[in-house]
Amino acid sequence: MLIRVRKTSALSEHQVTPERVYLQRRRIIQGLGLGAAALSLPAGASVFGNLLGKEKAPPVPNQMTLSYDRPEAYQPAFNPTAEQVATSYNNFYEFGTDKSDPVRHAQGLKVRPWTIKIDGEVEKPQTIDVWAWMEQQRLEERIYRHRCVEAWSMVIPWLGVPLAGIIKAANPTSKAKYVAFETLYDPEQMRGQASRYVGGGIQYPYVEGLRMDEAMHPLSLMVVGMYGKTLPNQNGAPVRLVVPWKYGFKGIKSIVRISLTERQPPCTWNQLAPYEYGFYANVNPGVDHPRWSQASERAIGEGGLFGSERKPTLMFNGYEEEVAALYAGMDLRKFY
Ligand SMILES: Nc1nc2c(c(=O)[nH]1)N[C@H]1C(S)=C(S)[C@@H](COP(=O)(O)O)O[C@H]1N2
Ligand SMILES: [Mo]
Repeated sequence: MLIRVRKTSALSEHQVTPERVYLQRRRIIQGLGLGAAALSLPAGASVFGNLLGKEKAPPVPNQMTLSYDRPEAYQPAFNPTAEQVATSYNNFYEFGTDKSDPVRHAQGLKVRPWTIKIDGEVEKPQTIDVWAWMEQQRLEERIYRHRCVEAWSMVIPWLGVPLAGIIKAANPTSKAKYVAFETLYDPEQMRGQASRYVGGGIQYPYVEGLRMDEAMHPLSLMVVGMYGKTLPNQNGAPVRLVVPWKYGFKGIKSIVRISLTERQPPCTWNQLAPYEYGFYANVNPGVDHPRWSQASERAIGEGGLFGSERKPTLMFNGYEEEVAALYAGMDLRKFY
């Protein structure tokens, strides 16, 4: 498939997407019966046209500075994406399907107070007061690669703690095989939940899940901040998941519930288009998305602030050494 990459311009996406591809996507969206878009094609993005043009993103509002450790193991040699880029080019369909929608429409989300309910197959169900909990944590800065299934990528300095700690504290029962996550459902605050058109036709609340061993893996992070501060709303405030060896859609934002389950839980994108988005969603340059190649990615913000550079995609997003053993013996074409 032909993918054209633009450095920067005010062209809208349909002007730079080859017509063949554009029409094919429309057919697929119609076939799925969606009001708006499935995760979009990795053609030249239109968002920077918006951000640089008349629809300038509002400044990121007050965020609290956090203190944290910087473990050596998570300070790689490569540089993070510019903060301005990572906080204005987002996927958060609860606020709209355009990359520039979250920064424009998420600022009113009330993130304080915030609780996460932990239930299901646990001996000690709990309700976490997120802001109080955050203060008791020893936060780590982890600079992770971030690879969206749409074939773009960034590098983000997250602040968080291993997910494993939260799970252990609830004492999982022997039946707990999976971990299910849920985003806030509040159509009054989230315009995409109030309108099928704005919200891309996905069924809310957004839900995600991991196998227990994936959730317990030391790389799986409960994130409360980035770039040294609390999370901006558009990036999933006040608390989200980051699983760096998986496609970005596994990194569910603004979490209100974590349930341990015996069966594999439903996941939003997998439910919407199971042939396109699997439960595992491990980054894999050898297994293409049915509509585009996953062999390479556009590194957003490289090659000039609002430019992008194409580079090869790495197996498990560069975390192969750490996580390959989780999938030993599995056919990754079948379990994509
Ligand atoms: N609740 C919710 N979580 C979500 C999404 C979403 O639309 N809703 N989008 C996902 C996708 S596709 C990606 S790539 C990442 C984007 O995270 P970022 O905006 O912080 O880069 O969030 C993920 N988490
Ligand atoms: Mo994504």
